[in-house]
Amino acid sequence: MARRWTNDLTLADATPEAAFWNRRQIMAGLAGSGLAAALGTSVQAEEALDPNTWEEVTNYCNFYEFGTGKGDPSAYADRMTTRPWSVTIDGLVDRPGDYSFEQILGEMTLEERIYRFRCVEAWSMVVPWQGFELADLLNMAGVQGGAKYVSFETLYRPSEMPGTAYKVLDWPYREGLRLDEAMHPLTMMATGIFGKPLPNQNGAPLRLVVPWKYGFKSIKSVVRVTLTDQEPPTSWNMANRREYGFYSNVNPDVSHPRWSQASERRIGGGLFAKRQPTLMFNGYGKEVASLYEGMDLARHF
Ligand SMILES: Nc1nc2c(c(=O)[nH]1)N[C@H]1C(S)=C(S)[C@@H](COP(=O)(O)O)O[C@H]1N2
Ligand SMILES: [Mo]
Repeated sequence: MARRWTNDLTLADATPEAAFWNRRQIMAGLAGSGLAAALGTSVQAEEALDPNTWEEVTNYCNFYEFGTGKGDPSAYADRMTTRPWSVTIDGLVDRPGDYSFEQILGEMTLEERIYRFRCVEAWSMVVPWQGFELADLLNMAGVQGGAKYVSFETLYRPSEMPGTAYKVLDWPYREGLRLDEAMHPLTMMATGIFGKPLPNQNGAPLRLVVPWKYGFKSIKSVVRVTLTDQEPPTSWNMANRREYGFYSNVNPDVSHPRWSQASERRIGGGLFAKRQPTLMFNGYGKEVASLYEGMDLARHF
């Protein structure tokens, strides 16, 4: 990839002393992208990238393999064995195989990125991730010319995953991206949060993070990555295709059939918690809108 995305925030910026400088950076970015007007006031923009706390990020989770409650993953995910771990990379690649987690880490450049994270259930967080670009992993395996999509699978190990006893989803959990979305420099494979290895409930030892899409696209505890020439089936789309489309880009103008996506509730914040407007592409429009030029995003939701 010729173009590498550069982070506007680092973990160090999340410290109180750096907060003022950090917010200036954010505002500059928003003004440049024309999002400041869409946001309405600068106060909302400032709040938008203030990271959540470790407690919020690790205790309010979605990981249905451990149960459907927000507290189930933190209660049960420590049952999951994450060593040894390997990722099978197969399909339309030059070097298919089982890559151990250690081998992958050895090949990748880790960096820190603070991203907005927006769940389809209309809550949001801001998380400081560590990880590498998915493009680097795909290039390691060598993407072949005919590849058009990437599909992902989560570990399916019922003995360690109490939630899989229930057929809420068709296990293993599956997700997919179009190849250009997968190769985009914003798309990362995270291995840590807040400078520490990923806790199991957040998808140890490695999970996808696609910041401009609803949270369910960011599949956890990945064991398989397959390059294909067909749009792959995905768990939420299979469960309910009217409610969960393949693209699932954050879009305030397209409501979920059962609720509005126009605003979101920021997790945490206590007394000052309030709803804020949902941003098109979760605020990453400047970087990703061009991927969808000419597409009807109400149809391809
Ligand atoms: N394997 C797997 N990945 C998953 C999920 C899941 O249930 N299983 N939930 C998704 C949803 S709906 C969201 S919002 C995010 C939550 O990530 P977090 O708990 O780290 O905030 O993980 C996504 N990845
Ligand atoms: Mo979600």
